[in-house]
Amino acid sequence: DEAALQAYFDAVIAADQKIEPRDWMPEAYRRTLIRQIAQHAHSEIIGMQPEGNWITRAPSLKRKAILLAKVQDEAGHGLYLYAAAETLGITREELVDLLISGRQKYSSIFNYPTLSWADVGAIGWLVDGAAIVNQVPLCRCSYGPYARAMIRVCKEESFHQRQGYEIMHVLGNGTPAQRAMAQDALNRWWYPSLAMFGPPDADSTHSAQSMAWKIKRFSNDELRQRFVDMCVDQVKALNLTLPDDGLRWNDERGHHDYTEPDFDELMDVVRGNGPCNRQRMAHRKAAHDNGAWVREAAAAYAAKKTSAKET
Ligand code: FAQ
Repeated sequence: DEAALQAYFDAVIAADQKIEPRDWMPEAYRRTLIRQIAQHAHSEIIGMQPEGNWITRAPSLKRKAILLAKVQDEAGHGLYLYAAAETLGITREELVDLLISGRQKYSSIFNYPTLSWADVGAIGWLVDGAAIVNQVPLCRCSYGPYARAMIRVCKEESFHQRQGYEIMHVLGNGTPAQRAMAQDALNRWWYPSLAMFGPPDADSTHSAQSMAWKIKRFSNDELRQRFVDMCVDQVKALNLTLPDDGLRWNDERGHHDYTEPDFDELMDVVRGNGPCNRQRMAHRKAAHDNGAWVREAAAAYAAKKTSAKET
């Protein structure tokens, strides 16, 4: 009966074991995972756009090849994550429909424009860096398919982070114009990157329950702090400065004090009012519509194969 199933589920979570697709799980656990994994998948797919913007204008053939590979990796992450969400009893078609109709979200960060080549460096360093800080703990999340997907995703994100950091290093130590371009990109991406971790703990609606279920292992603020501490060290080799006058080491806390991002701006961007929300969604919808013939052809081919087998 339900009480026994719930007790077994609770015991699996308490023992730090994994819940697998065929296991019984509370309906709210399933819904939360679908929400988070889908949101994560949509972010990877929409996240291809800001960087895709620079593929045709990368400053060298080598940079172009690296950026192409990175953007393709994001597509791969999206597909991995859609597959993980499908194990929870929702289809890829439904998920894509939920994104395109605006009923599911994607990360706020991808609603900001990429104005210069240095933005590709800043995204790699900061956005992929924030993604790693957020996702490494997800490798230990209680839902098996999500946890396993995160292991490979994190390895690839580490490569992405290094390529972004290296771009920033070259520009930061380059000509005055290159350095200024890198600093401008850092100034614009810093606070939106901090906002990626979500609202402050006190306003985070899902954190307490997600932590009890061991989907989340650390709170939004804990991970944001970890990211700030990490960047303070990393920026030293870049010949650039983090755009925060309030940044200083706090001996008592053993962490850096810093200025919080504007959370009203975060919520406004999440509601659809960021600089690029409309453009991102219009582009995604057009790509989906333009791909209709591929889906139809694949379905027709699969049907032909099946009927050939039956006869
Ligand atoms: N953007 O109660 P919480 C990447 C929403 S990395 C938009 O704290 P939760 C790699 C939240 O959904 C980016 N919405 O929520 C890459 C909720 O609304 P809801 C993707 C946000 O889930 C790099 C409400 O606010 N990574 O793609 C944001 O416990 C470069 C209340 O918040 C992931 O998705 C936000 N920033 O914690 C790709 C990681 N923050 O759903 C391409 C997995 C909060 O009730 C290029 N996700 N909200 O309507 C997570 O870890 C969590 O979902 C959090 C939010 C931490 C994002």
